[in-house]
Amino acid sequence: MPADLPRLKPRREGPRPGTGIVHLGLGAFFRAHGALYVAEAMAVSGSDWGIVGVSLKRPDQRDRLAPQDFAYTALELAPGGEVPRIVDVLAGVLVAPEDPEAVVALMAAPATRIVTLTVTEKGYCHEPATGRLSLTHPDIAADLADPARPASALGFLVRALARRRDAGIKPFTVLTCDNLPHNGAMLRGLVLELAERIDPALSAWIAAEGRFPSTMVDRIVPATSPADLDHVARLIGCRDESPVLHEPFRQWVIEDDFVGGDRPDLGASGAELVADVAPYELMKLRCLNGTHSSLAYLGYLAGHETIADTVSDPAFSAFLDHLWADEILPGLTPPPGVDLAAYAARLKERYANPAIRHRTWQIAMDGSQKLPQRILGQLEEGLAAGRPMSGLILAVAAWMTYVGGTDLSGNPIDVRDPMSERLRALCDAAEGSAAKVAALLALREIFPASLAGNTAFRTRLVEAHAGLAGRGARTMVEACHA
Ligand code: CS2
Repeated sequence: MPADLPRLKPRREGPRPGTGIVHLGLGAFFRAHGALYVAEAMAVSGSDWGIVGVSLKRPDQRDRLAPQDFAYTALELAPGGEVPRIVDVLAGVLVAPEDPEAVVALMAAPATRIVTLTVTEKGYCHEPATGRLSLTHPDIAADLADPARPASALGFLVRALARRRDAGIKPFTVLTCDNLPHNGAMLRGLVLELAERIDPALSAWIAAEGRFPSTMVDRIVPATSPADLDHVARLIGCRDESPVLHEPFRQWVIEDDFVGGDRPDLGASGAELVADVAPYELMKLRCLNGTHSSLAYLGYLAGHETIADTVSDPAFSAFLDHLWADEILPGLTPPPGVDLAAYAARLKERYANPAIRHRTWQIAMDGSQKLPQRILGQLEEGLAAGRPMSGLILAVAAWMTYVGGTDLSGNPIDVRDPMSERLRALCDAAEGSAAKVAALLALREIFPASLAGNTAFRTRLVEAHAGLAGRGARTMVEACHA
């Protein structure tokens, strides 16, 4: 691929829109989802909702985007063809550790009316099983030690909100776009908890004036590979060092509760603004993310590289149908007007899209932070309701195998998880399935006592864990719905 192609530049005519949104945790997902909704809303209804992204850890995103004036390509991958689109809604990218004050100042500026977040599950510095702030988290400890130099997303929110209060400016709306249950309410609780420890009066002000709408976000966005960069360059005739690739489908359901009602015209770009997001959130977390994680661990252990590869295997395709029909959908109340069976059928088509190379290894990341809301909650409810739940038990057993760091053929697994060292050490110290399962079930950050103490569940989990080691992932998946 000729490296001498010109660098991508913004395509906009006229001035750049003013900044109305600061986005914390600028990754591929937001650039392929929320940013597009905002760009389209502005195209329809105008107003200044330009976005400045903030990287909370590393400078690489800024370094790739700055030479192209923060424009990037969003490449839609449909089974039958590709559609590239140049997006220029980003006004800049700040790298928080380089200059935390610049981030706080921008968040505190009167023109900033919304702060959106995609910091992933682990970015909330909470205990996944309880949703409470993790006071032992190093970033939270740093925020408490020196609130003027925040480290975590929560620390930045609290600091910037304090500055707005002191300046007599309304708070911004905090709009989380991560896959967590009751994400807005949970984030509000975490922000209030941190603020309370720094300045109780601030916490009271945020509780009274702040708004933290919950959202359900959905679009499958696999990580961009070096080969994708060359492919995009060939398509658009210039060099983009930071394109995003995504499926055609997208959905954004938002609780319509913004400070002063001030928000982009997101309805114009297809977002659903509703009074109660909870049923949408639960449906998506369980039907999509729950099966995604199940397929990721079991598919990986069966030697499948991507989700599309996994569901093209008939054993896994039948397993997936079984998960939805017998274990997941019976426990769900559909959102208004939604047919759950049709929703699952649509999901299956999305998973099967061969143009989306979404690696099982990528989805397997951070399982300690994902399992509770994706799998364990519905597993516990299903068991209590007398459903067999063999598929989700097998998925938990697969996670337990995976975090041991060795696959079923004895090859090492590159486990990415904030708890990876601890998980690995627990598995290494235990001999045999019963001991390994017991050691992992004892982790209260992940497994609630009520589930861990269910002896029938524990026995079946040990059987599934031993079955994976003895018979292999594919055979166990097949046996599950035979
Ligand atoms: C995936 C999600 O990586 C993962 O854990 O399950 O990123 C998933 O692709 C999105 O939530 C889809 O909306």
